[in-house]
Amino acid sequence: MAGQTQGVVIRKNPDSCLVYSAGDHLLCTLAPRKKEHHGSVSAGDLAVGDVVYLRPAGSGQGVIVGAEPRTSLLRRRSATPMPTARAHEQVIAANVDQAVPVFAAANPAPTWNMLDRYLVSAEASELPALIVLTKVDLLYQAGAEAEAQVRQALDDYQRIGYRVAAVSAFSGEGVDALRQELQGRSSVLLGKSGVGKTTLLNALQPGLGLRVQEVSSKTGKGKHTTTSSEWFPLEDGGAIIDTPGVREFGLWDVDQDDLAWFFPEMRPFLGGCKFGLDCGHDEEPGCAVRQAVMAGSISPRRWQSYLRLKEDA
Ligand SMILES: Nc1nc2c(ncn2[C@@H]2O[C@H](COP(=O)(O)OP(=O)(O)OP(=O)(O)O)[C@@H](O)[C@H]2O)c(=O)[nH]1
Ligand SMILES: [Mg+2]
Ligand SMILES: [Zn+2]
Repeated sequence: MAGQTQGVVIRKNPDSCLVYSAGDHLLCTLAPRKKEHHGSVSAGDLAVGDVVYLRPAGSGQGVIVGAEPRTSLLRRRSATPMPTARAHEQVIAANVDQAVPVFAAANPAPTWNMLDRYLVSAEASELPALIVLTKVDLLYQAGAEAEAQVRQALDDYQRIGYRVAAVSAFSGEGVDALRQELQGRSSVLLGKSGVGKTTLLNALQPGLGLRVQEVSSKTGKGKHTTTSSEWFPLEDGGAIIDTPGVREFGLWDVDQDDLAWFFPEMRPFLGGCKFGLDCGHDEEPGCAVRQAVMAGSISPRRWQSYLRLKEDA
C-alpha cells in the first residue's frame, strides 16, 4: 500500500496493538471497518508478528488501516475453562519462520509429550523447529541417570532431523551458538512457565532487562511471569517472540488422519501399511510404522506420543 507506513504488531491489548515501525513504538487502534479498507483483517484477527499498514495519529499513536497476508501462522487449541465451553483457536504468532520449543533440563523437568505437541504444530504450520534445552547447568547436578535420559531424548530428536541447542543463561554455555541459529530469522519461543524463555532472551540480547521470576520451590512450577506475547527485534537482524508459558498445548486443526505425517520419522513407512491410509498405526495387522518401532528405526517413546496425540487430535 503506497504512501502508508509499515510496521509489525509487537503486542496485543484488548482494544489496541503496540506496533513497531521504523524504530518507534506506536500505540495503534484499528480504523473503523466501513470507512477504510482493511484487507481481510479485523482487530480480533491481528496477531503478534503481523505486518500492518498504518497512518500516524498524533504523538506515539497510529491507526491500522490494513495488513499484509501472512507467510505463516502458529495456533493452538485453547484450554477450555469450563466443561461446557467449546475449545477455540488461539493464535500464537504470525509470520515466524521457525518454532523454538524451550525445555529446561530440570526445574521444571522436561515433558517430552509436550515437546511432541509443539513439533506437530510446527510441522502442521510447515515451520522448521529448533529445540532448545535451557538450564543445562542444572543437568550436571541432576545425577548421571537423569542426565543420560535427557541426552538420550535429545539424541532421538536429532536423529529425526530436528536441530537441538543446549544452553545455560547462567553459565553462558551455548548462548553464542544459539544466537547464530536465531540471527536473521523470526522465531517464537514456546514452552511451559518457568523453563527460562525470558531469561534466555535477556541473555541473547543483554539490555532488554525483561522481568523473570523464580520457579515455585513448593510446586516446581513457573509463576506465569510473562503475561502476553511480545515481539523483539534482534540487534543482528531477525526477531524473537517471547510468549507466556502455557500449561497445555492442544493441537488445532490437525486431523487425526494426518497426524502420522507430522512425525517426520514415520513418513517413509506410511505407504507400507497393509490397510494403507486407513491404518491408525496402532494394533492394526501389517502396520509398517509399528514394525519400524519394533525394528528400532522409530523411537517407542515417540510412537507412544503419537498414539496419545491421536486421542485428542
Ligand atoms: N539454573 C538456571 N536457572 C535458570 C536458567 N535460565 C532461567 N533460569 C531461572 O528459571 C526461572 C524462570 O525463568 P523465566 O525466564 O522467568 O521463565 P519463563 O519461561 O519466561 O516463564 P514464564 O514467563 O512464566 O512463561 C528464573 O528463576 C530464572 O532465573 C539457567 O540457565 N539456569
Ligand atoms: Mg517469561
Ligand atoms: Zn500403520
